Amino acid sequence: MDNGRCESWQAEQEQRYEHEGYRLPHTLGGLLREWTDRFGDAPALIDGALRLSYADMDRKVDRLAAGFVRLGLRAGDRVLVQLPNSAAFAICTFALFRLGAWPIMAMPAHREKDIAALCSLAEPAAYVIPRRFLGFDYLSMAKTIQKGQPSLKHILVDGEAGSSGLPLEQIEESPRDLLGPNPSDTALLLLSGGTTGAPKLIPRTHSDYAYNAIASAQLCGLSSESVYLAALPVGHNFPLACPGILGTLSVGGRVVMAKTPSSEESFALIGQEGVTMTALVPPLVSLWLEARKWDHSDLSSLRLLQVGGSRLAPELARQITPALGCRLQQVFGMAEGLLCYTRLDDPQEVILNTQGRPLCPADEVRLVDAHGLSVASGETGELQVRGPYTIRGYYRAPEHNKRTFTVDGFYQSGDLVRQTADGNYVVEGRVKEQINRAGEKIAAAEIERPLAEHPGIESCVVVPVPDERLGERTCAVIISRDRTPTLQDLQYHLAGQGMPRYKQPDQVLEVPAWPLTTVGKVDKQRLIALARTAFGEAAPASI
Ligand code: OOB
Repeated sequence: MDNGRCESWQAEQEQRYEHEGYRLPHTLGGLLREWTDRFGDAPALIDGALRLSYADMDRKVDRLAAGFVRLGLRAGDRVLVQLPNSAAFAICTFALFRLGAWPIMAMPAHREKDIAALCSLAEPAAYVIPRRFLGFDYLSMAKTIQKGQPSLKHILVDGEAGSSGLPLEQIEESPRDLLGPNPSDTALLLLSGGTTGAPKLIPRTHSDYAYNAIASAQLCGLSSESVYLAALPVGHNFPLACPGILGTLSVGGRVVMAKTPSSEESFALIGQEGVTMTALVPPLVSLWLEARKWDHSDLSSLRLLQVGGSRLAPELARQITPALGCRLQQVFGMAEGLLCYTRLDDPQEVILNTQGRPLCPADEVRLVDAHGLSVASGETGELQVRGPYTIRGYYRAPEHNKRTFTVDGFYQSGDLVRQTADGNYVVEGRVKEQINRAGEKIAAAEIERPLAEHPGIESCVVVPVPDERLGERTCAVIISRDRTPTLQDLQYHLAGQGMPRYKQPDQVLEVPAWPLTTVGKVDKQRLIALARTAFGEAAPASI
C-alpha cells in the first residue's frame, strides 16, 4: 500500500488483531514441535499401511528439512508441491514450513500448461511430484517443464525417481539447527480459482494460517478423539486447514489419507479407521448419496460432514443426515481467507439453507452494489471482506491487486451474497466470470483464448450451465466459420494444447450472432440463459 491513509488503518488493525489475540505467536513448523511434545506417541497420520505418530512425523520433518538445506533451499524460496494425499505431502509441507521455504500448493490434476504458468510466476527452485499417480507420468511432465524454467533446479520424487529425479527419501539426513521463519512471514502459497485465466497465488502467513486452522478446529469441536479423512485433494485450503489436516493435528487427532474421494475408498476407510469427520464439495455429496443406496458399509463412526466450495442445493443437503447418519456443516470459504461456517448447534433450517457466518468476530463483511455502496439489509450484493486471516494482496500481482482490493483493504470476492435476518449468509451467484465445475474454479477466459484459435471458430464465449451433479458445467457458445466444429473437435483441439479434461467444454452451442448489452458488450447473461434453455439441467456431464 502506498499512501499514508492505508498505512495508518493497517497499523491500527494490526494492533487490534494483536490485542484481541488473533495474531498467534507461532510458526507452523514450531507448532508441529509443540503438538509432538503434547501428543508424542499418538497416531498422527495414516496412509495405507503406513502409520506415523506425532513423534515419527516430527523426526521425519526434521530430517527432510535438513536435506532441503543441503540441496541449497533457503527461507523464502518457493517449492512447487504437487503430491497426492499422502504422508509424504504432510512431511514435505511441514519440512518446508520449518525451513521457511514456501510450498506452492498445486493439485495432482494440474497439467503442463498450469504448472508451467505457476513456474513462470513464482520461479520455484524445486518441484516435488509422485513418480506416477492414477496412471499419469509426473516425472516426464516435470522434465519437459524444467527445460523451459531456468529457476527449477531440483525435481524431487516421492518414490522411484529413475535417473532424472531425486527420491525424497534419499535426501533426508541428520537434523540440523535451523534459524526458521517468524510468525508474520509467509508460510505457503495457495492457488486461487482465478478470474482472468492467469494463475494467482495467495500468500498466507504462519500466524494467520495457524489461526485459520486452530479456530476452525475449535468451532468444529475437534478433540484428540477426532479422526479426519482427507478425501479432497490436500493442497486445497478446505482439507488443509478448515480445519482439515492442520486443525486435526492441533488437537491431537489423527488424519487418514484417501488417495481419491470415491465413495468406495472413503466408505472403506471410514469403517476401518473409525473416521469421525470429513469434507466434500457438493458434486461428491451426490455421488456418495447415490452409492449409499446400495453400499451398506459401516459409517457409524462418522459424526460430521462438511460441505463447501460451491452451492449445495437444499434438496441435496436434506438427504445427508438420513443417508450417512452424520451431521452436516456448510462451509463457504475462499483461499484468500474468509471462512463462513454453519455452527454445529444451529437450527436445522439454518444448516440446510445457509452457508453460515464468519469464523472470527474480527471478520468485517460488507455487501455492496455495483457502485460499491452497501445494499439494504436482506438484499444481494457483492461480498467484500477484511479480517485477521484474509490477504491484503496476491503474490507478484500489483495490477490485479489494485483492481481486487479496495483502498481500505477489503478483498472484493466477486461472490453475490445476501444476509438472512438471523445473520447467516447465502451465496446467490458470482460477479466473476468463472465456472465452478465440481468445485474446480475455471476462468472463462482461460478456455476462450485457446478455443478461439480453432480454425472452425469465428469467435466464442464460455459460460456456465447449472448441472445437477457438477454444480456447473462448461458450455462453449460459438460463432463458427464454414463448418461447425463438433464438441469432440473442440476437446481434441484443447487437449492438444495441454488443457486437462475438466477444463474442456462439456457442451457446444452455435449462435448466428452475439446478443449485445446497451453499451455493445457481449451479453453473457443472455448467453447463459440461451445455454440453459438449450440444454437445461438434464444432460449431466462426466467428471
Ligand atoms: C473454497 O475456496 P476456493 O478458493 O477454491 O474458492 C472460493 C470460491 C468462493 O469465492 C465462492 O465463489 C465459492 O468458491 N464457494 C462457494 C462455497 N464455498 C466456496 N459457493 C457457494 N457455496 C459455498 N459453500 O472453495 C473453500 C475454501 C475453504 C473452505 C471451503 C471452500
